[in-house]
Parts: sequence; C-alpha cells; structure tokens
Amino acid sequence: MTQAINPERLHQRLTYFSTIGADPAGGISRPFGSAADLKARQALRQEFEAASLTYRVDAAGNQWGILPGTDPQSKLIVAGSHLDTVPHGGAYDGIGGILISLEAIQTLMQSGYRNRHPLAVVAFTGEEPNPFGLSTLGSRLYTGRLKAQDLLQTVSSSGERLQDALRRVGGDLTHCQALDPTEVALYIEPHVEQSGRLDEADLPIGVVDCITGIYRDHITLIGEQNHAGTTPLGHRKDALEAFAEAALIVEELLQETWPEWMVGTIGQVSVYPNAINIVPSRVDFIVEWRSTDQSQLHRCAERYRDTINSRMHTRHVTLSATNVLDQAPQTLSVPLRQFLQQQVEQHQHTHLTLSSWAGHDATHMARVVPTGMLFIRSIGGKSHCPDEFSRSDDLALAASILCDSLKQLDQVVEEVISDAASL
Ligand code: HGY
Ligand code: MN
Ligand code: MN
Repeated sequence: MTQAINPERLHQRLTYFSTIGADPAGGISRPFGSAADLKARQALRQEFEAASLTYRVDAAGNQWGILPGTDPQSKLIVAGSHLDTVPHGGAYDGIGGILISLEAIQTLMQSGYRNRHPLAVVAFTGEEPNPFGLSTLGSRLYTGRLKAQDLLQTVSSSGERLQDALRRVGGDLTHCQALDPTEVALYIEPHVEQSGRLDEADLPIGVVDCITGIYRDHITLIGEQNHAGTTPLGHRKDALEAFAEAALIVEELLQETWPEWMVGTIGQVSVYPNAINIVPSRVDFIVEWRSTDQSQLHRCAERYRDTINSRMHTRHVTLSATNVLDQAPQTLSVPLRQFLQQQVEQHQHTHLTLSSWAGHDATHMARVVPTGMLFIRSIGGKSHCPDEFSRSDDLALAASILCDSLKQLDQVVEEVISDAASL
C-alpha cells in the first residue's frame, strides 16, 4: 500500500530553506562554508533531530540523519543530495532531494513500520563549484575519489585553508576515511531535473540512466599591459580581445563538429588589471565541456586547446591550460533503475528514462555502491537561476515514490542488488 507522505510538511520545509541565503540581488546564495551554509546545516540538524533521526557529521562535513534498523548487521540504505547552492541559485537544486528523502524516511517511521536496515538521509558537503576549486567535495572525499591528505595544503582563491573551512562545518581532513562499501547497500538521489525534458513530455518523474561527464580547463592568456590611449592597434597585445575570440571559438567548435549532445561554457572570467585606461595584460577563465561520451569530451577539449593556441599565436598572446576536472560520465545501477521504474509505474505514472546533463554526488557514489536517481520535473527547464521551480505536487509524488521504494528495498534489497554485479 502506498504510504501517505505529508506534502504540507515538505512544502513548509522547502519554503523555510529558501529563506536561508536569500540574496537581495536575486535567488539564493548558499556556497560551501558561508554563513548561509552554516545556518542551513544547523536548520537541517534540527530537522533531523526533531524527526527523531540520529544526527552525525562525518570528517568531510557530510551531514547524516539515520533511522536505526532492527538488524544491526544490515547495511545502510541512503538517500539524499546537497544543500549548498550556486550564486543566485534556485530553491530546489540539492535541498529538494534532501527534504524529499527526509519526508520519505519520516513518513515510514511514523507509519509504525519497523525497518530492518538503517535508513539514512545524507546532505553532502559542497556539491557546487566553490572557491577551493573542488565541486562535489563531500561525496568525492566520502567515496575516496579525493584523498584527504592531498588537500591539506589546499586554499581558496581568498587564501582560506580548506581544512579551516571544513572544521567550521564540523569536518576534519585529518580524520577523513573513504566509504567502506560493505556498510552501504545503495544510494538514491532524488533531484530536480534541471532541463525541460520532463516538462515537455508532461511527465512529473524521470529515472536516470547515466550522468554526464564534465571536463574543465583553467586557461590563462598573457598579453602585455600598456596605456589605453597611447598604444596603437598594431602594438597591442590585448588579452581581453584575445579572450573574446577564444570565447567565440567554443560556439564555433560545437556548431561545426559534434554530432551527439555536447555543451561547452565559459562561466567564469577574470581580467587584469581590470582598469578603464589600461590594455588588459591577462585573462583567466575556466572552459567547461559536458557530454555523456568521454572520448568525445576529450577530443573536443583537445581540439579547443589546439584551436585557441594557434589563434592566440597570431595575436602574440601566450596561453597556458591546466586541467582542473576530468570527471567521466557515469552509468547508474541497471537493477536499481529498473526497480525505480517499476515504482513509478506502481504510482500510476509513466516514467521517462533519461540521462542527467547536470553533475551530481550520485556520480561518485555510483562508483562504489549501486546508485539510482529520481528526477522531478523542472518547470521550463530552468535551473541555477532564481526562476528554478518545481511543483509541490511533483515533489510530493517523488517523496511518496521514494518512501515506498525504501520500504520495499528494506525487504528485498539483497534480491534487487546483487552487490558488485549491479554497480
Ligand atoms: O554543475 C552541475 O551540474 C551541478 O549543478 N553541480
Ligand atoms: Mn547545481
Ligand atoms: Mn544539484
């Protein structure tokens, strides 16, 4: 029988969290380690404790709300997401998945059901890009993709030590341990879809089969600083003009060569010395490529570096490129996907199976435990912007599907997931 979740409680929690980090300039700004992040973490801890979940924070600063199971030998069943946001972001990305997971587990507990496996909600630390240059920080530390000892000297762009930022949120790099896969049965991440495919298909829920790969290069263009009024055209080595050309090459490349779905973005740029009357001497930017085909990702990034190299040469501007992220596309667990598809159908809904064009903590969890994702329709496909919106009914439906899924998995997880074979 379908468990009746409490849509009003879910809605109220989402509304409350949307006030934490609400930015007067628009949207929500709740980056990792900020005052807003700390406030949201405190609020989440209170929600976990008020729901009678056991609260834990691990060495990566990941927060856990755990409902113990009746069998102390059985593995954790985990659901969750992240609570940090991009600058001027929306009210659903990340936090929606945490609150859906909390609603699902709380409903199950209040129904009087006695779970055999411990059930946990996790809020992973710093999923979005941050000044430390380490997106999906908490899940990468947790799964051993990042080694804590390699990060002891890491500092942010403003000079803060990562260790200090992590200590502020209750973590500690000197005590980070990678996940022991034998302790976790599986991970499910509910998340808003962030593109318009479910909305266009008029469907509330999707099941994810694969998560995009992400490749980021930090590129520096070096020209020559000079007087803006007295340097004639033929004598300029203007790094910003050179950047303008490099930026347009992203579009040029994508339009001409790549048959499969692939995108490229330059979303972060710094110009030096950034003064009205000085020919810019230097531009730093990050170019990011995404595709579910890794070889295509690598070929495109290489082609871009080669193309801008030759074009910068003709401008007498030098270039250096450093790869800062090379994250492979990730296929999610096939048996867990099939299980989630059945669950959606049991709720009288057609599902859409789709790949994720956004990155998620699920990418890293999937490398060590069977992992699945439920997508919730995003209206108009808007995300990473203040207009991000998902309907309360759709979020409540996801919580209801997750609740029933967790109950079923508690009984049959060993049949659904035959350990390593289903990764
Ligand atoms: O960048 C991303 O895809 C995600 O929102 N972290
Ligand atoms: Mn995001
Ligand atoms: Mn997210």
